[in-house]
Amino acid sequence: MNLQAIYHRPKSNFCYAYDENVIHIRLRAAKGDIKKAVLIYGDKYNWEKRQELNMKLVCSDDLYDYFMVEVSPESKRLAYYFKVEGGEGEFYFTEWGLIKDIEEKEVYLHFFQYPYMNKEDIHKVPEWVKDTVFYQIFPERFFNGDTSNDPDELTEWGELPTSGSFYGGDLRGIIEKLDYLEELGINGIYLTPIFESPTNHKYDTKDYFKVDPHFGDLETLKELVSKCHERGIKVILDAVFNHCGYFFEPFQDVIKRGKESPYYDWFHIRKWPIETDPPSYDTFAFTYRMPKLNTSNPEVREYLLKVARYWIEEADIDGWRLDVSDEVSHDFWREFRKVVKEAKKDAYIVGELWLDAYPWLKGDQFDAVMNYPVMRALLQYFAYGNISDSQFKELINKVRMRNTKQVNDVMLNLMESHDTSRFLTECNGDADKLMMAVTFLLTYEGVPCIYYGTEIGIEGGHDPDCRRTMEWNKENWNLKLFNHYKKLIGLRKQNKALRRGKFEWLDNIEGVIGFTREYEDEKVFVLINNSNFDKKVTLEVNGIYVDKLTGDVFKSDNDLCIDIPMYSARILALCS
Ligand code: ARE
Ligand code: CA
Repeated sequence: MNLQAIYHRPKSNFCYAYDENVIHIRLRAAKGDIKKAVLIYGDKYNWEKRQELNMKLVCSDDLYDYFMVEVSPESKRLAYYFKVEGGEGEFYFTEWGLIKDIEEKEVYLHFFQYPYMNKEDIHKVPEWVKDTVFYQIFPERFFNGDTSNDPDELTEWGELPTSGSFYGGDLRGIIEKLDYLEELGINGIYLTPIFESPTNHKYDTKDYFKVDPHFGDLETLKELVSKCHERGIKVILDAVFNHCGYFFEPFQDVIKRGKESPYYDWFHIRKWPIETDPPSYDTFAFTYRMPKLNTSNPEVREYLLKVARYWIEEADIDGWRLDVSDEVSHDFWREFRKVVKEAKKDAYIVGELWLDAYPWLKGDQFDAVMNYPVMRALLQYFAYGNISDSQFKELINKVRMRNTKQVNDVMLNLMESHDTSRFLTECNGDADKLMMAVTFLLTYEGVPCIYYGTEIGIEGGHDPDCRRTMEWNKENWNLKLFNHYKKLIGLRKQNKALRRGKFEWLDNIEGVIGFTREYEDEKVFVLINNSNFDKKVTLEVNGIYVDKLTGDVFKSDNDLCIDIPMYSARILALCS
């Protein structure tokens, strides 16, 4: 047995309260090493009544197996350790390591513990998010609904963007295209920044309390949000709190008055007088246009928290996406969470964070993050085809096991964004591959986020090319792709299992990836063939199944043999 690989830690992603009654316990071991894992658990004040539960091997990544079990301790207290069985027999795995025998009188030294399930420490995520399909819009490029607010020099809609192009897209444009979004079926919108700023992307804020005049004003935003709400669409905005823009008034004041400015401590100035080339102050990356805000300063915190509250109270937005969230202090985000949830109990807080984000996802900061690690796996498997089926599953499993289930339930899953090249371009324009990837995205656990225009076949390389204008001429759409998106979004809406169901890989099939989503008595099988060979798989199920994508019907007494043509997928559900 590989004893060194066995790992567990209470009050982490390996042992957490899922809700007020249930604790999830995970145990990690070297892949293929442990035959059996048992949880021995009870109340430390009543250990005589301890119980045993077999743990289930739920998934594996490249190196490890993960076992899991759920418990509902009546006293809300939990003391526990594990019994593991492998090549060399049986061991107990306790807080003090692996031991052969535990003496009864010493047992108190050995427990792992979840001492008490205090309500306020349990990470609660907004329920509505689980039923949402998000659509990410870069407002400058979606639709120009009001030419009276256009910037002076416009590039023609449809021409390729440079980093400085303006096209005139605005909030009125989004309002006018709500019918389109409703037809597509999405029910959440994530807007990249909309507050006043000189650039097209608006990540360099000039005034956090003002909608950019090229996009509209407070009234336009209110109208957009209320019209979205009428249609059951939620709206989240981008909070750029790591840094402001060069033209942010407090920063301008510091430039003018130097140390005399009351705002001099709002930033991280390294040297006086202020220089911009190179900047003598901390910035986002190394751009002088984005001075980093000093969130250790109580005035700055108060200011930013006011911004966070203002747009919820004033415009009724449903949550915030947090720009460069990894470079802002945890301490700030803890306070931010309190303020935001106080303003709106079920607001969604989603960090922009490309790494293993667990330190931000323990329940006291974000609800989820943009799932860039999943994007990476999707690219490798579906777009480049440079990893095998099992490597893909291992990658996905690795990412899932980093976080608690409630976080995975509301993780913002994406295939691309305004910061990456477009998925279709990474597929060299092969829409078949994109269709397979989006089939995964829309049937996988977590919340799908579609980047505007991908549904009709827009391409584009890295920033700024990934921010091309939306195509509104239907003749230029890839209709097959659009219909596929519509269908998948519709299926997700109709099937609770696809939104909230337990996710489990189908491990004994080959050549395609397959998994099930199960919720109460609803179970859906998803099979995806991302290759240019036709495949056949056999599922051990009984009954009559319908493929929700094609309408094909399959009957089985025992083994269900299904053909899956190249670059196609099947989403099977039992006929009722
Ligand atoms: C501009 C030009 C670009 C040029 C760049 C160079 O447009 O063509 O390459 O300058 O400095 C915003 C604008 C960008 C703009 C940028 C700077 O949208 O167009 O670029 O400001 O003015 C890291 C951060 C992550 C960040 C990405 C971009 O961790 O937070 O880099 N993303 C957010 C937004 C951006 C935004 C900003 C931050 C700044 O989503 O749109 O840019 O407000 C790895 C790392 C990540 C890294 C990622 C991408 O995986 O782990 O940390 O993200 O690569 O580089
Ligand atoms: Ca306009």
